[in-house]
Amino acid sequence: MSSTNPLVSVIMGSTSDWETLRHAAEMLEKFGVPHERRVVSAHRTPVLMAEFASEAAGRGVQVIIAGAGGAAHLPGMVAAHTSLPVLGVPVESKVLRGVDSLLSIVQMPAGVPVGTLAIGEAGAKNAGLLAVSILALKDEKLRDALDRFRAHQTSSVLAAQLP
Ligand code: RP5
Repeated sequence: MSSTNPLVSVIMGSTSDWETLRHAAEMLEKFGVPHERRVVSAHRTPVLMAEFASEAAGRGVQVIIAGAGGAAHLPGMVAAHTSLPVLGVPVESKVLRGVDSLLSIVQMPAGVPVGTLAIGEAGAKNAGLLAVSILALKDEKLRDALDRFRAHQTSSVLAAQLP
């Protein structure tokens, strides 16, 4: 599902990041949030990255979820070009298990924030949920859906049986 009028843009540095970022996209899908998915690389397509970030707000995008691994400069560089909220997802890298990605994303200088999530799948899912929370500030139906999601999660945990 890729919308022509996306409220959330899910971008990633490489197609190899999709296996992680798909969890953010699936969360948005679950809540029916119009979104797009794109590969935008800070290093391999720097001009596209600057254009994408500068033009996102004008296209109606309200939140950007940006995932990258290794020298994960994408979320920070996108944040440098837009005042939209940018949620950074560190992708688990092969060599350093994503600690490199996490540190590359989280240590932003004061003045240019990136909301940094956990490494990998949990971070991607939570980025999707945070994007929903941000949009829900001005969307009552979405807020109700988020409350139902939380209530269902709580009751599943309470009902869980151990072997
Ligand atoms: C980063 O380099 C990407 O975000 C990806 O996590 C990592 C490796 O990219 P590939 O070599 O798999 O394309 O820019």
